Amino acid sequence: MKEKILNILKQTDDYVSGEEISQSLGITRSAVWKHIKALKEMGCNIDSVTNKGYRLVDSSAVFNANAIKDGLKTHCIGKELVYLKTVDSTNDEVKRRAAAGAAHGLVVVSDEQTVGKGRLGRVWKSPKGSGVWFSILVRPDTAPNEVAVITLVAGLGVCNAIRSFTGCNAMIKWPNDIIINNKKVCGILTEMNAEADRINYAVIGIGINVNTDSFPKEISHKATSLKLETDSQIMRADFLKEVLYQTEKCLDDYFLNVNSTILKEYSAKCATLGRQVSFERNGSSYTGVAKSISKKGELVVELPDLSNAAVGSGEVTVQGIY
Ligand code: BT5
Repeated sequence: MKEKILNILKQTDDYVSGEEISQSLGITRSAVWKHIKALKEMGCNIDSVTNKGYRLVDSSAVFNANAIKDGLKTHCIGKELVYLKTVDSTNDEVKRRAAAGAAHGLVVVSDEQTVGKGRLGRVWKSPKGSGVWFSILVRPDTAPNEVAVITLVAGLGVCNAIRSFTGCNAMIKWPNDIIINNKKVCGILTEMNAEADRINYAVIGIGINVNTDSFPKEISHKATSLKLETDSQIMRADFLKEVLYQTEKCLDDYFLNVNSTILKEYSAKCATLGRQVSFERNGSSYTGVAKSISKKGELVVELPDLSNAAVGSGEVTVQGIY
């Protein structure tokens, strides 16, 4: 019901009377009042004026733990959720909490990261108020070499969530950049803590540009946001709920379904496949055509002499994408 009331308020910049809401939803005016009160407690900025009614001031700005948890459909991921206004890096925060014994499924989300990290020591721009920057703690009973696949599977979850929430034709650039119209909207950094043959935990760090209006010059040619692609402001809390739900669905499928076809689904949405790619190995550069994804999550590239090379990590340049 709260969501229905929010939807009514979202449709106008003007005040909507309690009477109007109660009639269109078939509930009493005091029930409307109670739901509005709960929405305000969740952080929604609703202005109430006697004889005028209720007006949503800026719903897209509501982003806090209550708003994210309310209506979250997951059974494990994000059930323990920490929201921070600012943090160095959500991956580092989850690692600190994992070391102190935090459980599988913990999510840490922050409105801003001061030291957001990309792969290989690169920087991930994470300004406040615009993106969804978060990390998931997983403690699967698997070998370290399975982490590569876990991170692909999480990427598929994000891709599916972007598709279902915005209708954009999101695709995956192997291993796990999510792109829209060949520009990067999301990056994923997975880090792990492992023994020789077993993972202690892995941290899946996901950064999605949501309401970003513009990017610094050095990345503006290759970065995009959901707002730039859809021309509309996105409610970050609702969007994150969908991301957590879809990510959990994909991870469950991979871990619990012996006949999982999740890598096939990944391949169907992988923009890298079928394109010419280049990579470096032992100081030499190679160019070939990306053919498939192996069971271990590697990119299988057909070289000009028709031999196959399995690329497990590192950088792959894809023709036509950034
Ligand atoms: C990634 O690295 O794409 C992984 C990004 C992971 C970020 C999340 S946010 C939550 C969690 N906490 C963290 O500290 N990190 C994770 P990589 O493939 O190395 O790409 C990094 C490159 O992307 C940079 O060198 C820039 O060129 C570009 N870049 C930086 N910020 C960007 C942004 N906001 N949007 C698009 N591209 C960006």
